[in-house]
Amino acid sequence: MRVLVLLLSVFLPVFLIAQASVEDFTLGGTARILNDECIRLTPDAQYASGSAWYEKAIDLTRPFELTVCLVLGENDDLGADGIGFVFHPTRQTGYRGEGMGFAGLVPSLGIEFDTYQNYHLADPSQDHVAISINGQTHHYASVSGPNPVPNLEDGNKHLLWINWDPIYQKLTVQLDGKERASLEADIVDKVFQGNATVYWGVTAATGRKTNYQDICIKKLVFAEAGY
Ligand SMILES: [Ca+2]
Ligand SMILES: [Ca+2]
Repeated sequence: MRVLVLLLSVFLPVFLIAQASVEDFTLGGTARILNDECIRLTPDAQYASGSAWYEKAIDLTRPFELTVCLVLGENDDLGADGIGFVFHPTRQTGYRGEGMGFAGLVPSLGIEFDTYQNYHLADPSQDHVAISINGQTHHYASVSGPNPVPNLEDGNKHLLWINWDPIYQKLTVQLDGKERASLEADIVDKVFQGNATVYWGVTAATGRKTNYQDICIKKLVFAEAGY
């Protein structure tokens, strides 16, 4: 029996299914725990920025699935800047403001939920979703999107599902039940130079225009790196 357990522990990947635990994040900047489920990344104030990095590294050779809700505030015309999901070998936050905390971060993969139009980054006028590599927030360099979505700054929770399938090498981003961005690529080799161990974090910023911006954790399924 002991041999069997040992064999199982060697051959079965260690998957963690984590329920809402805001305590498992390292907070930076203006980020604060709101309640058992939600972290407020920025208050509705000018030039704020906050980050929440999940404390455990994930292994990109195995599947992962994140189910969270985003709240992007209530200021539509006067709202900014949005929320970014970042994958990076360390828990380091990039340039804030219009960069939403992941601009300039190398190597990285970022998924943006952008609520403010920056003309010089080729942002569309609508709120939009895009995937960028190495913190290149200009949309000429986006590897998916920018894909316009209905107004996100309505104060409501928007259900977000991010899924990585390492067999088909496909990253899928669904927002409010619809696919809004995707990337089919060998992310480990092409983005992270063969390093499959990365951290993920969520970052947000405001500028002259503002919004409170929250993330609420629903379900995380992933293989912890190092097993
Ligand atoms: Ca923007
Ligand atoms: Ca909007």
